[in-house]
Amino acid sequence: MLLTNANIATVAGPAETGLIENGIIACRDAQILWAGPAAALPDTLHDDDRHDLQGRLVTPGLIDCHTHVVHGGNRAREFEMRLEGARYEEIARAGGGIVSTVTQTRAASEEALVAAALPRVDALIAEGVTTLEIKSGYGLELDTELRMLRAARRIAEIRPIVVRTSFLGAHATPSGMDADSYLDEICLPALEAAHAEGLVDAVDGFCEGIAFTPAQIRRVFDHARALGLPVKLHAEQLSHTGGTRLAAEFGALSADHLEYADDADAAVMATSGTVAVILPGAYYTLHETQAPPIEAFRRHGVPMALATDCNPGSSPLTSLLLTMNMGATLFRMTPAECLAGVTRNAALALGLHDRGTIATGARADLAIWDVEHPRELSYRIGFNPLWKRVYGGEL
Ligand code: DI6
Ligand code: FE
Repeated sequence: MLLTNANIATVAGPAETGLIENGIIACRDAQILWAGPAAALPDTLHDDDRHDLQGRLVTPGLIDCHTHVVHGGNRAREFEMRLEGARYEEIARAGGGIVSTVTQTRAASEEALVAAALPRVDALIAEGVTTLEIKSGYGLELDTELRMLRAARRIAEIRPIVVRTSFLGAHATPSGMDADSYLDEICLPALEAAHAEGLVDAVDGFCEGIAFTPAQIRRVFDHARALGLPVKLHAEQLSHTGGTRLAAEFGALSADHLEYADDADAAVMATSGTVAVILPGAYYTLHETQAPPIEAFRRHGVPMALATDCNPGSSPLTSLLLTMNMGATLFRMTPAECLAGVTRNAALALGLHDRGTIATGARADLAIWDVEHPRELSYRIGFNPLWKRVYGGEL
């Protein structure tokens, strides 16, 4: 298949959007065979089946690299409570927050979890998302953690999307238990069981005053390493606890949130190649005022990704385009950085090297937009200019 008359934002190469005007993309099976200016099309490809894109913009398929889309219930009441002045941490310490979603998730069957997640997944697909990360972490008991991961994998069987799963048993401590016994008796055995069932692509944790200390997360990461699984971490979201340095020490794929990270954190992330996953939806929802150190990430050359963090508590957000707009407006990321954040760098945050750019050999996952320039993808608020998606080479 040849996609002709396209403006291509390859997001590959030195220029951040790698724009090619009047370009052609050749796909065969599920792979990109060739992409470049129309005048340079190799002779061997001239006869392929042509689709004229009439000057539309083509980007890599979008990647949402941090979500909790599988969960039971909602927390609209906590949204109201925060508007009345309650703080996220107070609500969590009073037994609301993550633990209240745990109650609702435990009560849901696998089918119910899938059914509840699908409208959120469909909203992401409608904006050109082709790869989606989904975390567990609202079970905090063996059965429900496994059920969440099975529900996540099931979504990839009934929708045209690649799902990558992260085990987030170390998300919160269930009520009536202390954190260390929870880790030893429930979380780590659940990780082993989930891994034995082939349900885990990466291991995540929440390193925070209301969650787990760096010493506790270290035990989870040691376990992940023994199983040969890569790690990532919710770090420095509400306070500075040293999670980022720990993540870098373990060569984590990503450290996520990072509002309270500092210049030294950015420096160690640069040496470990850890991606900074920026989550403006949580910053916005929690009325946070401390912005992540974008300028330090830029200066140290830390790749930045952007994700929805779609979850019922701190980020009930199902739009990656709005996330890009927030990255630009709230954090002064450039529109080019925002696009790289939902494509190339989001792929890196998942340890995926076969997607996120338009290049020979990459997966043929593309988003085709009714816009003239990639900056328009960050510019509008609440408008979806997606024309069509190409998933695994299928238009
Ligand atoms: N940080 C977050 O933003 C989500 N998890 C986490 O560790 C929020 C989880 C929730 O409030 O339900
Ligand atoms: Fe999260």
